[in-house]
Amino acid sequence: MRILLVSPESKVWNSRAHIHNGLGYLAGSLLANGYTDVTLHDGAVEDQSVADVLDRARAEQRAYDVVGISAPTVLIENAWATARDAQARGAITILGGPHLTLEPDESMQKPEVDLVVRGEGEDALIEILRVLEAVSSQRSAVSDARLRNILGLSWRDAAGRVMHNLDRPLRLDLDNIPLPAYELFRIERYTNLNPLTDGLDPHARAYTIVTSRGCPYKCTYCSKPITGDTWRGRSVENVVKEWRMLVKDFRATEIGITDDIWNLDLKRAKDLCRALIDEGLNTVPWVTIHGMKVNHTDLELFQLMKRAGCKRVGFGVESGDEYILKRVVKKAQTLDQVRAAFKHAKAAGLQTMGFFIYGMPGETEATMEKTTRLALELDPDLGNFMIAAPFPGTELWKLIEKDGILFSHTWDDYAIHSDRAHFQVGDLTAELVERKWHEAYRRFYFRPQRIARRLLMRDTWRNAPQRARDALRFFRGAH
Ligand code: B12
Ligand code: SF4
Repeated sequence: MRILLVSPESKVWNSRAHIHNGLGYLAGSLLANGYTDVTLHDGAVEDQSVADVLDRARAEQRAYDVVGISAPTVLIENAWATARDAQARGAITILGGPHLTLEPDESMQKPEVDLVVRGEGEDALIEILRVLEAVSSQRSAVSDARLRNILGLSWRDAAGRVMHNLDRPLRLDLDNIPLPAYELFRIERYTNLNPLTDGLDPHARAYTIVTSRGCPYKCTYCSKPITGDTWRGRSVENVVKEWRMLVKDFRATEIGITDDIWNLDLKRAKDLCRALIDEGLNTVPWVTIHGMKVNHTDLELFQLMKRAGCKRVGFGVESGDEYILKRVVKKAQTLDQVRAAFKHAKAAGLQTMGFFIYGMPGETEATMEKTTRLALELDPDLGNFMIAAPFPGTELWKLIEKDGILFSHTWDDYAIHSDRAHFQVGDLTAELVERKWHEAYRRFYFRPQRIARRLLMRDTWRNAPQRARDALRFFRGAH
């Protein structure tokens, strides 16, 4: 059976192209279960369209039987288009990923979508393929009654009725999931993981690693349909085994931790750093991609991270207003904890990055101003300012549905890094949010001392066209 796993082409603004570890995990499970004919196609880095890949394979008598497509909310429209292309070329189409887990029925209403997998997909995909293999006519297999037993699957029965099987429980034994099939990524095509080092190494081999899944916090804007609320950490030994593989076998030049919250268990986080130091795996620089949670840190952690090879840490700061932080974002952290984390990380010699949100319900010009001032006070090496985006299933989404006016009409309008407000609620106007967002970028990045610092960085000159485009983008529409 030939399987093509696809991350659709993205028109969502994103200066970063990182490997898709979810597809890596699916491919790893396929290989471990004897499905050896697997190809990864990441639209972010490929030259050819999926349609061209499928046409060429058919012309060579090596047609793909199954095309699995992954989609967060912002890519779902592209995922449907890909499914149309794939199904028209005879492949069975399976969709999975965050958006499918949130809105499975919407996709099951599309004839081009044969099957939808909700939640973690490693086991479900294997179970589906076993059923497809057992049925002689593959197209009718997508309605085979045996699919009824596959947890987390949405499908159509022989009468064409959409069936949503029971949810699949989260995998608790992460150590037993086969490692991602890293060898299938065209690694030379991905960008650096740390924007501060973009372009410095033209031969960068940047890999990401997931050391835990899930997060027990309930920030109101956060969409975590796949990894869920139950934190599940891999053992330090198991993570180190993968880390060693990335360093020694795959010759990684950079590694990024993409967990929702890798430092929830502070002792485990420190043990992991100690193990990386003891094993001599601290030679390859690493960063935290998703923000760390400030209230699970201390100076010793950052010192150990530094010794373990970490270069940069990111923190979800979100708001400079204590009330918004606690009651609206529900971040479960205080501004003092934010300040302490930045202080300790800097003291340990790490570069820092802060994530800040503008336009949460209940915000005013004054609260957003506090956020900008906090960003200036913390002065991270990178400030990432985002306009609040209400992803389906989040508390923010429910609130906007009830009391707000939503401006986003198609799913690709939901990009966090958009320069447009996605909604209006109460007295907070879109115009004000966009103005404060633009202003935050301007005031943060166009301070004389920061410009001077930037001009001294090699990356600024290597990536001058991209930097100029970004700068223009932030100014566009600025008031
Ligand atoms: C690393 C990361 C990135 C990286 C790389 C993204 C990538 N291609 O993987 C970068 C920085 C590029 C990125 C960008 C964005 N991201 Co992001 N990202 C993550 C992060 C932190 C980790 C992803 C990961 O490795 N997960 C672990 C793997 C194992 O899970 P997975 O990828 O979901 O795959 C599993 C299942 O979904 C399922 N599955 C997935 N695909 C398929 C396909 C088939 C056929 C099947 C059967 C199953 C299946 O099986 C997989 C294995 O269990 C997640 C948070 C998270 N914890 O998931 C956010 C997350 C996915 N990102 C998110 C968002 C919002 C974005 C952006 C839209 C931000 C923006 N610019 O506006 C962009 C979208 C760009 C894009 N092209 O995708 C949201 C998505 C929410 C939603 N409802 O869609 C998340 C969940 C963060 C959050 N909590 O809000 N992101
Ligand atoms: S934003 Fe981070 S801390 Fe908050 S719920 Fe999401 S993953 Fe957890």
